[in-house]
Amino acid sequence: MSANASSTVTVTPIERREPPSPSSAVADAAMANAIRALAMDAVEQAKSGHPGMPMGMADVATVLFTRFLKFDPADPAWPDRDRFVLSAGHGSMLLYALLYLTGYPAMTLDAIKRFRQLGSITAGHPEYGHTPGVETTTGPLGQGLANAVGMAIAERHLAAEFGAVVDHKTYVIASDGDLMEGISQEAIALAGHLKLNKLIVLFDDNGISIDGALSLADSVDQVKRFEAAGWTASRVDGHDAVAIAAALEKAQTSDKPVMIACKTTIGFGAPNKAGKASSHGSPLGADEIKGAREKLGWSHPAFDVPADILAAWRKSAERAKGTHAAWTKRLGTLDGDKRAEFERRVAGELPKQALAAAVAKVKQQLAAAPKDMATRVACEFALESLIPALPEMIGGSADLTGSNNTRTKTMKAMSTADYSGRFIHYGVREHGMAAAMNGMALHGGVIPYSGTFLVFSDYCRPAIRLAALMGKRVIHVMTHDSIGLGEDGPTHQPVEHLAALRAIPNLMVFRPCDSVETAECWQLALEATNRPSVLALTRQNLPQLRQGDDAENRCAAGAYEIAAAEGKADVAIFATGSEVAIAVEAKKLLAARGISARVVSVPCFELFLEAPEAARRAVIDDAAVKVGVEAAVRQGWDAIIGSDGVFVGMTGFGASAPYKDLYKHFGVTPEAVAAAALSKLGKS
Ligand SMILES: Cc1ncc(C[n+]2csc(CCOP(=O)(O)OP(=O)(O)O)c2C)c(N)n1
Ligand SMILES: [Mg+2]
Repeated sequence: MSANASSTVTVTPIERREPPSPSSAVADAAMANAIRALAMDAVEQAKSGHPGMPMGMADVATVLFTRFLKFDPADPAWPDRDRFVLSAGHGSMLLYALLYLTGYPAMTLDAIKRFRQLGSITAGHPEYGHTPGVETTTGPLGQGLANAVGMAIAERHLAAEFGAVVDHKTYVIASDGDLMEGISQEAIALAGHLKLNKLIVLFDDNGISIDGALSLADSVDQVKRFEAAGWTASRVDGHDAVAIAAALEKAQTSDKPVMIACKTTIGFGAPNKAGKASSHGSPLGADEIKGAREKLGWSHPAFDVPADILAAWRKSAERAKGTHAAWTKRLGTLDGDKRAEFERRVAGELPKQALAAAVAKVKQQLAAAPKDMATRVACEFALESLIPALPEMIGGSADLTGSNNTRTKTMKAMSTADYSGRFIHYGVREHGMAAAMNGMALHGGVIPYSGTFLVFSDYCRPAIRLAALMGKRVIHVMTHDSIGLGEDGPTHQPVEHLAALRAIPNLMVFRPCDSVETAECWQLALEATNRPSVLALTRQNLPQLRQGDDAENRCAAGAYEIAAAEGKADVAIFATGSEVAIAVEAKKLLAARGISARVVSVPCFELFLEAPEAARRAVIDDAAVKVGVEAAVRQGWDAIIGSDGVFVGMTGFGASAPYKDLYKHFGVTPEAVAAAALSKLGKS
């Protein structure tokens, strides 16, 4: 769009009710048009992107950012800022325009011009950690909304603990797509149940999605739906600044979470594409942009925001400076210990000594009185020491508390009566749970851990993937981790899940073999500040293989020799979790046949495969025969046993029966392991 072309145009202002802007004489419409113009221009320049949503929600976003949102561009990490989540991540240009206009130093005009280019902070969808001011990575619809629920939970929880230094709102912009996704139901229901009254959702009610009119696929009354879930919900004209401001004003003092359905026109201002799916996800084209500029009365060249409009935006962003300063003062008046604790928590720093002492205590207790127990029980045993030592840990379960063993004796449940409770009954909502946990971790000040069955990691997977992508410390306790769960049968018996989880980059999958390894894996998961973990734990009892007081965290290596060979090993057996004990028994059977074997426990593939090559070689060693044992599919194991290694595990789904019968039936036994090794040695 050239300056020339636009300057010859007759300006046709859009008719709208406009309240006087509190920050300047510049009208809201002009400020909103700056967003629209930047979105059109950036998408056009990139030849890719989504102009429709930013253009449609520009008025709503302008009211929110200039009058309500509490933020300080100079300090994007201010702990008590309001959180803003663009759940409809495809509208990323809305967020980037807002960050530029409000003056986040990193978001320069040059960055806007480099929308969607390699190395630019203006990625196709907003990416947490990549762009200051982006609170969470969004794009997979529904996730942002569920993240926001977690942020609002963290806010209530920390406010209950630290008082007036935690007092902020969480705002979300969600689209039709966000609300059609199943995860939104889990998130909405949980938020309504917990009465998260500082959560405010602005629904971009434009009636359009990619395929066309929403009526092709959806006829839900969203206001009624939210109300049914315990929210306050209303409808406004999303292009009426007065109405939007009034609705947001009302939302400030709600005793329930708030949903405001903002009726908008997608691609607002585009002469031919407004109101149509064609404005959703492709550049408008030069002619349409020219027409939009005329219709909007925006006569400025591409990427040019006039000084008075930019100044009005920048001025509006100064609103919270006083609030920020007052907050800093308030923090200063906190009792010294409490203040230090708050700062530690917000920084995500562990109480290192307390953690080390808690783990040491667990290991000493186990050394003094070794016990056979399921690793899920070992987990609870470890948590009994960890929970008092790490006040930032918030546990939970998706309605399997008694099976997951994630709630210790002293933990109170979080409720509307007491947000300080550290155990969350998430309900049967695995996906919502995992996404809310991401939001809690993103909020900061808490370390969330979950509970469900490993087989239902599939229900959490999209959120786990995002935790890994964002590099956030969330910890999933996933019990009933194999055919070892027995009678519930193949629907509940994971076989491909370990491999599937190991396939996610930056996720650590731990499968401890006994109570001692369980404590060590917990320590490693907690210490991993920049990645999520899964702890795969058994339902069935396991022998305690690690005896004696061993201060070293052997699991930190990812794999280590748990039973040495007599002399040089002919066979090396690698196993995880419940199958390590089977491997140890197989070693004895082989010894009886005059074959020397060593056993390596592999509690964490990721840590092992990250180790320097020499360390890895030392653990793998050069035994003639390498055997892998895991009651799961082989995929991924070749990295350890080689493609010519022998694998004893599962090749298909399990079955319903007592677990000992299943291990025999599927041939995951010491005898089978020994036989496989002998056969490979040519001695069967
Ligand atoms: C989980 C998921 N499925 C599909 C998509 C691809 N996608 C992006 S936006 C969209 C729907 C667009 O409709 P809406 O959410 O109403 O956004 P609008 O077009 O109104 O901006 C889809 C299907 C996605 N981003 N995430
Ligand atoms: Mg839509």
